[in-house]
Amino acid sequence: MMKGQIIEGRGGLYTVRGEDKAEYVLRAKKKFRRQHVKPLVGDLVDFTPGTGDEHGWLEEILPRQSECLRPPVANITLLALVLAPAPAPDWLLIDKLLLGAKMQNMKTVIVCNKCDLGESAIEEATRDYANADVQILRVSAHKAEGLDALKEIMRGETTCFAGQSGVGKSTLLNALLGLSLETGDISRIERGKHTTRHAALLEIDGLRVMDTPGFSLFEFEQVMDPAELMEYYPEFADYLGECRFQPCYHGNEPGCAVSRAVQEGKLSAVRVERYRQLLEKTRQLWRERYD
Ligand SMILES: Nc1nc2c(ncn2[C@@H]2O[C@H](COP(=O)(O)OP(=O)(O)OP(=O)(O)O)[C@@H](O)[C@H]2O)c(=O)[nH]1
Ligand SMILES: [Mg+2]
Ligand SMILES: [Zn+2]
Repeated sequence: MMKGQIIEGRGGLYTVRGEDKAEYVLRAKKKFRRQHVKPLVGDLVDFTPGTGDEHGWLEEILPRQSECLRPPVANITLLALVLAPAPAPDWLLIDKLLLGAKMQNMKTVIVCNKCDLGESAIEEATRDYANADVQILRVSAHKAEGLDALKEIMRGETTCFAGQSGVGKSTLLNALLGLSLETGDISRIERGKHTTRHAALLEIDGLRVMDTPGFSLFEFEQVMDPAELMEYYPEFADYLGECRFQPCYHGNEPGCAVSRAVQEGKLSAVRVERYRQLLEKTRQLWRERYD
């Protein structure tokens, strides 16, 4: 038996990179189906290599450090949230991804790509995430700016690039790793065509990276106690216990210290507004949890 990591999975066949760095094509044992366990790209596994033309067998999946269902990938440790001046950032998507990453104990970094096209995206990010405990990088895949700083953050991590279609995730990977992944032009993307179609785990020069299509469609649908949501907002920590009502959800309660901080310009109004949208959503899912 050998140890390895699933780097691709398609049509019931899994490609695993073994500890010897060679790649093996495997089938999953029947027991996984019986146990309703689906092997995921990123899974650390025990396997038996095949002999000759025979496929080998995936025998065991080791405990996952993190697990995403959409896209289906495991063991990401760093989520790089990519945005750009164009297409215009979907900040609610960024906040949902930040939240999802924190819930899975992933580290996060906001990567403002295409800085050769303008500063609007990085200016907004710097303003709205100043107290959100997330690093913000200014990069240009085309001009090869900021790539070394990004590589430094990625060392030792299994990184996934998430963000809307067209922000330049694949272009960034190509620039970082010296690859030639398929990239698309904006006009094609505007017709709703996604260029990256399936998840793959790449490893080059010690950088481990997941290229996945699905994070652009990330939907937050975690059922959790609405009181927990604020714990994922580091910027609220300063106001703990200062609201008139206890507990305060920082929704629209009178005498809320978070609302006061927004009025005083100490917290970003739009970030708090989006928090309140997610709070509403969380409350709704919580109410419906037994339906
Ligand atoms: N000006 C500029 N354009 C860039 C930069 N990075 C990527 N692009 C362009 O943006 C477009 C989309 O890039 P992709 O890498 O395909 O975007 P993606 O995020 O992988 O998109 P999906 O795979 O559809 O999710 C391409 O035309 C790239 O050439 C950059 O730093 N500056
Ligand atoms: Mg892509
Ligand atoms: Zn409050």
